Amino acid sequence: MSTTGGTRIRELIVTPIAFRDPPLLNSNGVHEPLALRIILQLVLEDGTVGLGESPGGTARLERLEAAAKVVVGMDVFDTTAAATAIDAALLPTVPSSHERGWTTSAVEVACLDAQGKLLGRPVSDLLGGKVRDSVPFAAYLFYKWAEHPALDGRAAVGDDWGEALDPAGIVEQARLMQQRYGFRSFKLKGGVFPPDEEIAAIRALAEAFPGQPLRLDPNTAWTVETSKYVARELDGVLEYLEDPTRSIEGMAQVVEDSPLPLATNMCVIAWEHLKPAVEQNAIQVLLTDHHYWGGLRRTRELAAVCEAFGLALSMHSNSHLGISLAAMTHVAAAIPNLDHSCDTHYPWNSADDVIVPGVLEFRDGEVAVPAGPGLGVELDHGALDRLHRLYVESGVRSRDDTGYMRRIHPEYELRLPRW
Ligand code: GKR
Ligand code: MG
Repeated sequence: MSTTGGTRIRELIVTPIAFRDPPLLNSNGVHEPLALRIILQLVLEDGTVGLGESPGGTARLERLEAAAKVVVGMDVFDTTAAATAIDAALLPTVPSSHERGWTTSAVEVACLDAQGKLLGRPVSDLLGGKVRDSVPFAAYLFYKWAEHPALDGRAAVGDDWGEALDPAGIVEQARLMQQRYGFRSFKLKGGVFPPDEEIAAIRALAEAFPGQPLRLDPNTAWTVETSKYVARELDGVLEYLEDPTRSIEGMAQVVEDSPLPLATNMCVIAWEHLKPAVEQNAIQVLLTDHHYWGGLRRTRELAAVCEAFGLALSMHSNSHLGISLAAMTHVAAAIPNLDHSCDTHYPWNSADDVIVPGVLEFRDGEVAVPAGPGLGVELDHGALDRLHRLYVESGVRSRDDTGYMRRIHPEYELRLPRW
């Protein structure tokens, strides 16, 4: 292990990247051909490098660049001090604690990766040790088009998943997910078609995969009344219903009449939301996400809070690559009360990963906890350079599912709730 001097942070390199994403539909529109992430390389004085991955976009990039200035010279083991200093630097311009959380979290993961490399121990050991050797993930099913349509002189871009716009298409996509990755539970991203069509898709999945857990997430596309209706219709079919309607108050109203547990990654997204959510009995399942709850250690703490209040735990995902998947796997492995398989977008994006292949593989729907030091994954510098060039040349600087949908269907209107 290095001397104390060697554990100081010399530099934090933040690199924005763009990578391919299929035309996945949701309640806000459709995924654009390119998704954005930011890769962190935290370089210590002894040359050790810790990796991190954050959602992309100009605002998040600027905040990480500000954080990079703050952490230089700090000890990599002082993650609480680093988070406090970054939070204080952002506070004057970023009032939302949730938004500041995206920045502190990404830096904490890079610190833990570096710590693990210094100690020669996997990150799961730094979180108290793994309680499982592999982590179960759910197949994340989306309604989708067969291809990104031709636009702005660009040819149409297809993929090897095909179209899924009805129950049969969703069942076929689920079969492909199971064949390719072995998933044994399924989540359907809803809020795209009228509720009865999405209920029919869930029933078709239940028939095709008897006994395998199912969940549905319309990202607040429904009113309280519609949410109650869907919950009644899918009683006994879903393990939980995720974010059917907006706000803690709205979810609490649905709970009063819902035979199904309600889950969220939308109305409880910061520490100050937990108290009202518990007081109002708004949710039964929390989808945690280390990318904004403050990092891996805070996620472990969040799990303890959920245990105290009888909330079940699942895990949220956005479009992401392998550094995030490794971090999700380590923390999920270290949480005893992980009650449901974790979400992941990885199958949709893994072809453009920035890590050297071979460590993160789905077997029977599970990812084995990487055994190497730190996160256990290695950066592919060639891939990072290529995806950074794609970012620079593409000009894409933020996610805009609604704007992209409108360019293809100008009559599209964003309405939440829609039904
Ligand atoms: O990728 O379209 C998507 C999802 O809707 C994502 O944006 C959500 O953050 O997956 C997420 C969710 O569970 O709500
Ligand atoms: Mg969700």
